[in-house]
Amino acid sequence: MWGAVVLQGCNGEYPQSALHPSSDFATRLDDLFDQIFWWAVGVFVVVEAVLLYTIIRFRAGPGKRRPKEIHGNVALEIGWTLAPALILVAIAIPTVQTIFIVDRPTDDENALVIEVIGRQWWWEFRYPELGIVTANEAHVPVGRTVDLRLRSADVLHSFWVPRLGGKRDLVPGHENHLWFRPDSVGVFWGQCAEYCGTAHALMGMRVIVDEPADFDAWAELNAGDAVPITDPEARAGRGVFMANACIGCHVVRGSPVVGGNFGPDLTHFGGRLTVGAGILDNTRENLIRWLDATQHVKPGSLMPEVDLTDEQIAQLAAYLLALR
Ligand code: HEC
Ligand SMILES: [Cu+2]
Repeated sequence: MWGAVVLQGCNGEYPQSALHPSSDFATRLDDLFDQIFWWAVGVFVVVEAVLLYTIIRFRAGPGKRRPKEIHGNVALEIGWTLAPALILVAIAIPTVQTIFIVDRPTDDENALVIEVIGRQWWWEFRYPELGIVTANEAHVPVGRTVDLRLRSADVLHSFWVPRLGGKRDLVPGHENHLWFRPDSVGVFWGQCAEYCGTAHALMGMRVIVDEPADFDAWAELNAGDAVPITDPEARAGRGVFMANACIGCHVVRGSPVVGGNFGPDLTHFGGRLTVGAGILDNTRENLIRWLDATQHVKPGSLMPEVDLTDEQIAQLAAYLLALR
């Protein structure tokens, strides 16, 4: 908690600080950190005090006497062996307890299940009970346990949203679990925490904790097909999207053409905050940059640069933003 107090003023600057927990899981880790920190402070103070005392009291110089030898002093030997051992035990007990608590599956029957699939280099989120498929941004309601089922489509990744909990690996061919109950509304930043190839450092995500009513509205909208497109530029963009490779890799539910799912589901992309797995704000300019120079914006990305005119790119941006 002390960490939260010290860093209260810097939240905006450090959106991925584990010292400002916003869930039960993250709070447990932060409490543990605090305990260990204060043990370390205690050790530091004692060691420095003895050191300073010794330096001043036994300073060398003419007429100064040498300190008494303590070699072979049994009481001292036992003391300074036992003290660190006891401190380590005091640290180990809460640490192991915390590991057991955060490792076991949740027993909350009302938990919201989300399947998280790590992909080079973005995140897919599926809500099996709600019929939602989205990417890079997961919405969850405040105060309700979230039960994540973690998988990988390719290599090892690691799910990490520091303010909501600890890291957990996504392992090909194996399902891992992670659960937490968010306690405050907000946008929480996350990042892949296991090196997974070229664009690993650009594999970000957001977990958006909503008021329950806002979550329900989001869920209802996102479970449905794409909204009707009325704006003429956006309609032209839809034509470009369907006629070019885009639809081969991206699903837009409700389209006449069935999309491929190699890339993120874009059905409600216009309502997302970011582009390219959390690396750019979702604005018209950034979308144009993304489509115009994908490999420059995110080197190594598995989205190729499609050859398009500036006009087509502008139309595509209008279309993507209209997919609310
Ligand atoms: C070969 C498959 C492929 C094609 C073709 C393709 N994309 Fe992508 N697209 C991807 C992949 C993979 C990603 C994820 C990239 C990443 O974040 O690393 C992506 C990401 C995106 C994103 C960002 C999504 C997000 O949530 O961050 C948008 C927008 C997008 N593509 C639009 C398009 C458009 C428009 C076209 C057609 C001009 C297109 N894509 C063609 C594979 C493809
Ligand atoms: Cu990674």
